[in-house]
Amino acid sequence: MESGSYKHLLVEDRGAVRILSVNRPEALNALSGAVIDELIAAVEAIADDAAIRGVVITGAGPKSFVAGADIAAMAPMSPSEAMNFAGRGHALGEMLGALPKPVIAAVNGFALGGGCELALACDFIYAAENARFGQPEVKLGVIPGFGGTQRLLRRVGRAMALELCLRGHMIDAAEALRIGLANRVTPRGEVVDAAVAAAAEIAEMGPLAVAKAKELIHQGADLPLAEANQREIEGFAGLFDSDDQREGMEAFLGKRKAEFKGR
Ligand code: CO8
Repeated sequence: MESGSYKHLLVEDRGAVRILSVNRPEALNALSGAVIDELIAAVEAIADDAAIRGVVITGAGPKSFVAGADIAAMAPMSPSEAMNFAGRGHALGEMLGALPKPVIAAVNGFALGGGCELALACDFIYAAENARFGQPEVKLGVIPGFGGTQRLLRRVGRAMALELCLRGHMIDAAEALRIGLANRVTPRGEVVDAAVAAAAEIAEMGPLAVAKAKELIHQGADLPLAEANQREIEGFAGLFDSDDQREGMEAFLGKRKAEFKGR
């Protein structure tokens, strides 16, 4: 799909960083099936584009990142339709984790339900001061279906995940930072710039090394420590077969900036 052909996504490139903004202002950027499909198409396009070295996901407008899955679209769903919907959300989450480039959530307002889950599926979260996070699904008689119970458990620990998913209350940016849900809090209006700056900084690093570190950290979270450490040893050694390793170390020793080629 061409960048210009999305109905619910705005796409902007700043250098090597692509910004994807969910754009459904009439529903505070809620995720319909069509939005999920467009996000999947946009991530596929990024995977195929060597010029794009980092991704920032945000919500259009000043008020909301993503206020959840679209409640009007979900209300009439049958169990099998709900299964399909949650499955597509999870497919998107898997793709973001598998993308060999950093994906940063720039949370600029409400990140509720599927919105909090979308942010959790990114590699890390920057939050504006006005960000609000929550998993309010229980108020609607359902549960998170896009990774909330599991990614939240792994990000903030069992008791915090239980409180968030069972009480369904909202927390502010400072609390999200305190519990390790968000990595950083920025002034209102500056969160996208901060996330783009971080992604641009990462884009200057060795791309093979960035991809390998991301892969090992994501995989290692679900592996026994000894196996994960063994994969690190192999990943570390594998990079010594790359031009980038030679260039990075020679550049350091020659007191010049490295020119990485990604091979
Ligand atoms: N779905 C559909 N429409 C929404 C949603 C949503 N999640 N959130 C807001 N809207 C709409 C409102 O209905 C309203 O529309 P209208 O103007 O036509 O009445 C418009 O956006 C503006 O919203 P409000 O007037 O309510 O704005 P407020 O500032 O008063 O309140 C809130 C903002 C607090 C964010 C409020 O809108 C709210 O509570 N929204 C719902 C939040 C929520 O419950 N989210 C979780 C949904 S369940 C979920 O995400 C499950 C995910 C699991 C599967 C995912 C698979 C991909």
